Amino acid sequence: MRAGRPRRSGMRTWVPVVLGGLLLGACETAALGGDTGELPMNALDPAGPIARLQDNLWNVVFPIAVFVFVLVQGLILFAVFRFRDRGDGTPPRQVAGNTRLEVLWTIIPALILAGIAVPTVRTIFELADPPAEDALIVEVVGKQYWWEFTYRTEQDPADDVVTANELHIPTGREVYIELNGRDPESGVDVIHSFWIPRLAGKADYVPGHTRTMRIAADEPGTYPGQCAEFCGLSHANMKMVVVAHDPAEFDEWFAHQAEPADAEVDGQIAEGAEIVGQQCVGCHAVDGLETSAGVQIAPNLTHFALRERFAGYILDTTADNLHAWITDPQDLKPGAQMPAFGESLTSEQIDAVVAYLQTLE
Ligand code: HEC
Ligand SMILES: [Cu+2]
Repeated sequence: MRAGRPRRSGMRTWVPVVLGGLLLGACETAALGGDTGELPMNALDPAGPIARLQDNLWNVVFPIAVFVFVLVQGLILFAVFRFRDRGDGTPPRQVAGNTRLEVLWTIIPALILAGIAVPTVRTIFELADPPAEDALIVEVVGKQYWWEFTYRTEQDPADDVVTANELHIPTGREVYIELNGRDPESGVDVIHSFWIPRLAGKADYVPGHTRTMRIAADEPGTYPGQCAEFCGLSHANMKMVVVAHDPAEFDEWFAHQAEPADAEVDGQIAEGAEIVGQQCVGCHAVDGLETSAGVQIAPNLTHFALRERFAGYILDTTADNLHAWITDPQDLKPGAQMPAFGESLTSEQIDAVVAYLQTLE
């Protein structure tokens, strides 16, 4: 069938595929980094010492892997073309074993793997180091579908600072993260994976276990992250961000977070506070609100208005979004484990709740 086959059909399939790939690549860049062309979730652009350690290992292993790939694929192509059936009916030369070649292609890969093992094992040990003495210790619980961050303080656990989805850290200091695979309030065990690409590699949650990892950032800035292990319907809506501050600014942020919410409320805001105090504190903690029992089933709302986004860092903290969220959370985030209040509260009551939430600075 060699004769009548149009020669350019191969080109015609490949050109659109390659161009399409390039176009899609560009589109991803734009979606992630806006006009600047930066990739805020680029694991190959480390922004701290832990990520750099891992990147250095990649810089060694990747070129070796590319070399082996090109060599092996090249040899396959060579064999396919060189020894193809030429249509003249002669069988290929029959070969049975070649001790020298077999020894060679056993020893060379073994040496390559042994070579790669040296920096790999060294890096693994460095990553497993105990926390630095001045490390900031944060417990991170992966929930369905949001992140809870608890900053341990030496005193009473009641003084711990608890936030959701936005992890604030000081620059130049190690942050030692305890990934808790069991939600202590609900006892629900679900697998997640904690991943801030520019600050460190992934760490998977293991139900019932506490795993640890370290992250650190050199410069102030925001470093987006994402749950990287399928955990249910809204897995893709389980984002987060690390906000790195200068140490002095971080101390200020921390001191403020440790304070209860401002209690000066009147008018519509007082009405909102009352509704929250009745309807919402069964799941949400709002330190400073009288009826708040400090439960941690749902995100701590004590300083909610200071968070730029909510619901797994997917929605901007605007009045419209909040109104829509309280009316029907599942509509914005499928599978979200918060009940809809669109039927039990009037639109005016929800406005009051939103007005109150926006005072929680
Ligand atoms: C049955 C428990 C429950 C009740 C009651 C509840 N919520 Fe929630 N709420 C949740 C859960 C769970 C989430 C996290 C959902 C997610 O992000 O996937 C949440 C998230 C939120 C968020 C976003 C917080 C953040 O930082 O991401 C706000 C705001 C909120 N709820 C407000 C309210 C208000 C106001 C009420 C009362 C009218 C209320 N909730 C009642 C469970 C509850
Ligand atoms: Cu998850």
